[in-house]
Order: sequence, then C-alpha cells, then structure tokens
Amino acid sequence: MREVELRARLAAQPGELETLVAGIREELLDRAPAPPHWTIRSYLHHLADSALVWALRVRTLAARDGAVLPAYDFHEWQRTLGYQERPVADALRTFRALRESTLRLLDVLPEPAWGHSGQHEHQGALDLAVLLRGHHEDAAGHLEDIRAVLEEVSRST
Ligand code: NI
Repeated sequence: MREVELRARLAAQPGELETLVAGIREELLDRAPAPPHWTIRSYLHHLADSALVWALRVRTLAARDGAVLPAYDFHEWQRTLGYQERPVADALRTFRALRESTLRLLDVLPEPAWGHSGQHEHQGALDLAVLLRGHHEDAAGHLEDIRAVLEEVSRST
C-alpha cells in the first residue's frame, strides 16, 4: 500500500469504528463471546491504548534516530486497566484524537525523520512507515474482531 493511501486509511478508521459501534445496546458491549475473543468494550479500550502507544512511538522515533521503543503486554493491559468498567465513549474519543493529532504531525514532519530507524524491544529495527502499517493492520484486525463478536452476541439475545 502506498504511503498516501495508508495515511488516508488511518484517517478513515475512527469513522469506521464509530459507525460500527453506533447504537449497540450497552449490554451487548459486555456480553462475553467465545474465546479467544474479548468483549466489544475491551476491544474499544485496547484500540484506544494501542493508538496511545503508537502515538508515543511515532513521536519518539520522529524526534530521534536510534530511539528505543518499549513493548507493552496488551493482554496484561486488558486484564489490569479497567477495560471492563470504563465508558466506551472515552475510548472512541481517545482513538480519534490520537489518530488525528498524529496524522497532522506526520504532515509537517521534516523529511529526514522518515529515514530514522528505531529499536523495538521485540520486533527489532523499524522505521515510521513500519509503525504506520503495523498500527493500521492491528486496528483493521480489531474492526473485524468487533464485527465477529457483534454478530455472535447478537445471535444469542
Ligand atoms: Ni491489537
């Protein structure tokens, strides 16, 4: 995927997510699907937190060539950070705000930043293009997860 197209898709995902979950009954957000899927509420908080980590990594790497980018344990975050209790409106707002501000940053980034190479704790060397692709793919996968869970928990009403 060309970078222009990738950025357009990153910009479109908050709207896709909002459309997907608009009008879902509150109780369906918390209805547990068959493993390994999470509840829809958990996926929404994971998407917000993954956007947070992505936004931090983009800034860290854009600012400094050779930056170290820490990993995080998303299962641990899902278990420990109140994903089951917090309002989904917060997650949707956070996801959109971090996407928008980070894409605006990318618009004005000086050219050399695109050549920066960072060290990810687990994935090894990567650059901004890899961070963009990875974050888009992760979110696209979770949009599919949410679609699947919604179908499953709606059936069992
Ligand atoms: Ni993920």
